[in-house]
Amino acid sequence: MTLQVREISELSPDERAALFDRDAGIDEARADVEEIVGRVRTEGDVAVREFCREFDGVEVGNLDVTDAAERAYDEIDDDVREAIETAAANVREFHERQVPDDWRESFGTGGGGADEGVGAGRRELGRRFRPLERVGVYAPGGTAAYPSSVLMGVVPAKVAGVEHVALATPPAEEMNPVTLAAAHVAGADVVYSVGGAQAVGALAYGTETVKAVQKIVGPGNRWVTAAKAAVRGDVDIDFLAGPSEILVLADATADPELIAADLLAQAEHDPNSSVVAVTDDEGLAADVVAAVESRTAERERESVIRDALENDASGVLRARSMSEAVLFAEEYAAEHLSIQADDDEALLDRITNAGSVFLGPYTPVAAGDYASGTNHVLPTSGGAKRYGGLSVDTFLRSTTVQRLDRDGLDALAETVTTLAEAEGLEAHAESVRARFDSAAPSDSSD
Ligand code: HSO
Ligand code: ZN
Repeated sequence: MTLQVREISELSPDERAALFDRDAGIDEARADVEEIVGRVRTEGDVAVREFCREFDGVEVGNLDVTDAAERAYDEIDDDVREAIETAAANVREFHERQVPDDWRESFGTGGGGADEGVGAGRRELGRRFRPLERVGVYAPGGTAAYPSSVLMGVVPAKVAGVEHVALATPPAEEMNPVTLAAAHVAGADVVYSVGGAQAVGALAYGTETVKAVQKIVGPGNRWVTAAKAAVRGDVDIDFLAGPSEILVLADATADPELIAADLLAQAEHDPNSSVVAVTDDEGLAADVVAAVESRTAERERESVIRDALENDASGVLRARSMSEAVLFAEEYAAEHLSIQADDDEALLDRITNAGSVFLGPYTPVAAGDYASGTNHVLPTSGGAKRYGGLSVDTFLRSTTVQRLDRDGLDALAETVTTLAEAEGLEAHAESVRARFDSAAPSDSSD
């Protein structure tokens, strides 16, 4: 079956729903995963080793393979090592730009009624940011090993200042040396050869070898994702990510070959990937379908691509106007949004829901997947309506700080006591009044 152009206005309610109902597909894995995580929690390394044997077919010796990462770095091909280093440097540079500064500011008395003449009081408020101490990054192994995802998880955590960044990746007789080398370049503090739900359980609860972390991030298969859902609450997680997605928003000026190339790139990730092109131009829509067809036959991962193209959440759609196309893109809330149009900035202005936006003909999504510097761990399944992708913030917690002086509190006293009494919390009100009793401490700032 090949793609067909469909009119947005003629989609049936079921077709529309299918385009928007992408999920991480974790429901079937839930029960198994709960058992695996539970056993890792109670039995530790013994259970981890047993699951490595059962699911990965590997008898793991030491679960800690940090030394192997350093060796892999020395052993891989020079061009691959250089590519990892260039990508890591760009990702580091972009994420360093995100580090927020602590701040403290004086807000005046804030006592309401500036006319009352209380001007001297101090109400100093601020915010400071501190990194989490221990974080776990998951990176898939096997045929779906993505060294690039190692960089996307570990580099921002180190930029944020996380002291202990652990990478977990599945064991193998011969572990992927590029993944290991990427861990070394990114600055992972420890690397564990454990994958799947057992890795998530080990990172969440700790074992004899694996140190428990405060937050687990990174993409994984449905077992990993289901396990992240299961441990959420006991540890923090980034979000539940499903297969890759792309939506291309294009007008008549776009090049159908480039659109097709970008669609196929994300389609090759997973049979369940979703790839969509939306345009107001009938001719372009037909050309995209033709380009997809002819290019698919030339791809190494043709069969994965064909499955993704047949997915109910994939398609080439014709809108009656670019406004209708934008509305559709907003509803779709794609992980990757590529805008191929004459006035791409004007279209971007109208977009709120997207994980990462790629503008213009020389900005393939693959550039961001690997090396431009932005993060590729992004919200899928419409998550972009509610949150953004991995960033330095993911690894920070913020604390607010305040200091009032005597006049500053005086100016606020009535507001606080009135609200406290309205809530029936008299001791709150009293804690303010106590400051003005004669026995109260003197204000050091007087
Ligand atoms: N497009 C994927 C990330 C990736 N691409 C890794 C290539 N390798 C999800 O954003
Ligand atoms: Zn990709």
